Amino acid sequence: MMDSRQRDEQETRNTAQVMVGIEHLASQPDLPIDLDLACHINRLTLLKTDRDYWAGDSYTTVKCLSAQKDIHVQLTWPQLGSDFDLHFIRPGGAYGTSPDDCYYNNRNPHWGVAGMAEDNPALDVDCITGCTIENIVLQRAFNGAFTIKVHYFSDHGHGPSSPRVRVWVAGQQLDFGPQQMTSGQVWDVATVTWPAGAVSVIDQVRDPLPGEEFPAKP
Ligand SMILES: [Ca+2]
Repeated sequence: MMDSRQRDEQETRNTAQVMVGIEHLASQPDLPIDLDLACHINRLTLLKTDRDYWAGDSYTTVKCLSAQKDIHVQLTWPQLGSDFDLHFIRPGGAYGTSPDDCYYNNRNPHWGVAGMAEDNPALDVDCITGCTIENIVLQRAFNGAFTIKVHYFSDHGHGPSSPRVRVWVAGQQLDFGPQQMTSGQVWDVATVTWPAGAVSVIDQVRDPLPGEEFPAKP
């Protein structure tokens, strides 16, 4: 039987290697980097070079202990100050309604089996003007087709912007966008059918239909 150290080493060997090259300017004191980390063990190595010469390195290990989620949807957009909203609708459900649609006004509805938390979706945050990323996670999906939409709730005077959607279905990643949208528009992104994990791409931006209006946020 492996002890914890041996298990960590085994998991480290199983981790894929990804190289990220970044030129860090002296005038830019912060160095923001977004990395997709795997579950289990991630070893992050920072290698510093001075033009043609190696100057030093350091590494740290990040453990991800959470179980893989069946469906994870992530919305991002480039323009701080614009308000986009991610919507994730259960099979047979209607956009903008509760409990069918998981969105800012219905962040953790009860879906699936009564009393089970794992089959309820969860939205982490409603970014309005202070951040530009929203995630919805469904740890345990159930049979049917789940629908993904994006709504440009308000540009707050910043004009058009171009969001992206990233979806993980049983750990498999798919990317959508960027899609140019103007304030008020809806992006019908895709549906995910469970348990097959099949993704049906829609990828169409449109104006809202009658009845798809949302009240002002408090
Ligand atoms: Ca939002």
